[in-house]
Amino acid sequence: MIKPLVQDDIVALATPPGIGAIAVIRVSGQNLISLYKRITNQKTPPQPRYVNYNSIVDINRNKLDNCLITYFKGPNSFTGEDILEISSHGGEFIPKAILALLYSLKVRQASPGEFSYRAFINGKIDLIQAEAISGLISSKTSKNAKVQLNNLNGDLSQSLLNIRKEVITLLTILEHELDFAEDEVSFTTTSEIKLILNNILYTIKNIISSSRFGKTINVGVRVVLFGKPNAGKSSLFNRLSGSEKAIVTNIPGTTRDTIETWLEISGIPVCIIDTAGIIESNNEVELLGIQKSMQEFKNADIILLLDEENPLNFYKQQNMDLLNKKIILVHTKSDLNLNDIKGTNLIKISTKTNTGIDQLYTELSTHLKDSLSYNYSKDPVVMSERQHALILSTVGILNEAINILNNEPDLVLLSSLLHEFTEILEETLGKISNEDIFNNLFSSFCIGK
Ligand SMILES: Nc1nc2c(ncn2[C@@H]2O[C@H](COP(=O)(O)OP(=O)(O)OP(=O)(O)O)[C@@H](O)[C@H]2O)c(=O)[nH]1
Ligand SMILES: [Mg+2]
Repeated sequence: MIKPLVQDDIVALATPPGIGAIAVIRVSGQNLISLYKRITNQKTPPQPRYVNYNSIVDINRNKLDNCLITYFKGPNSFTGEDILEISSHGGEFIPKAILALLYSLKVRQASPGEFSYRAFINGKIDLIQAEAISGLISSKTSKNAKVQLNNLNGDLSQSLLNIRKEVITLLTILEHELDFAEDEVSFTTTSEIKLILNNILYTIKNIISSSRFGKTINVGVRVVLFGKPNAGKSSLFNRLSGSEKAIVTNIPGTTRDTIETWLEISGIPVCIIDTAGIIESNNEVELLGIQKSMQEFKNADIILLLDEENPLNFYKQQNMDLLNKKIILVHTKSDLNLNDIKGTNLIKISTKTNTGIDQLYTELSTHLKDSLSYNYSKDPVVMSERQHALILSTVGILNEAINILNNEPDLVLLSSLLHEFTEILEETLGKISNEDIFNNLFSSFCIGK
């Protein structure tokens, strides 16, 4: 749990623990000069933003390590406080010994996300930027990293701030009208406001439309291999993943648990999921496996329907909700020439001769590219469920406001709606204090972030 009052000095290992050339230990606090002098045995304070080559000495003034220490003087630092960034030798012993020394000097171990939390509290970043830091660190693909960086640099925040500014200007006009016209608003003002609100609605809808793209590059796409037992699902899974992760046998019902592997296709994280074959069964274990397959089917974005005889027939037999899902029919074991069927949207493959695998990749890649033709270098991208839910809720408010203007303009109601609208934008940016949200968000960060 994060402590909202941030007075004490905190420390954390910023690099992953274990064997490595160097480790970075980060300390943040109100004033770290005396701490610096104490751990380095130096008389003079460090020069801000310079790399100082120092020995770190333990409690008995014995040398612990030779380190590079960078001092950032608050508020010109990530957290807005003084920061010491200590680059020591890596490995099991040295970083731990330096941490132990700092603990003994009353520097507390930071909670998860506490550095970012302090940066947020001190106004160095907003909540969207904090989410972008978390996203950037956990990003696995170039596209995701690029968009997270754009958001860290304030792309989405700035768009919301611009909208907020427009609405605040509107509110000023409205309140001016209220002062003079009491409860009536002039026709010109009404049509002006309507025009501005419609433009804002258009911009907001555009921002919301980026959510699908954001979710895809952030969370990735789920591609499920689905079919009867022995259709060749696990063989294809192994081929796509370049591994022998899944057991392949000629015994129907080999796969029981679902098996996942992550790939990057066209810059998008793609999770390929092998499932148990679908068959009527009385076997308890097999049934549990089939239940899992059905669950994966429901959660899938793309389904590869595999069948060695006729995938189209198998597809027709499925009585499931295929809304929002892309289905690719895969005729397997083409080397055996069991059934020479033809059809559009049907790919023939053989994992024995490697036929059709490239075509399958191309089909997947084309579909992914098509669904992601979003100009993320130009337009802002909504990257989290939290952002999406909040921004989406402004649409209803805007529609209500426009409705009021279309009918009998009620200034008081209109201005209260616009206040509500700006508050939601402020909440999205974290300008309105919400300890639960803050705690949830920052405590999901790792220690040292
Ligand atoms: N000739 C040929 N045999 C294949 C091909 N793909 C898979 N097989 C064989 O078909 C059998 C079943 O393959 P699996 O990949 O285990 O099939 P599955 O769909 O995962 O089966 P379950 O896990 O039982 O649902 C194995 O004997 C494979 O060697 C192929 O392209 N050509
Ligand atoms: Mg299998």
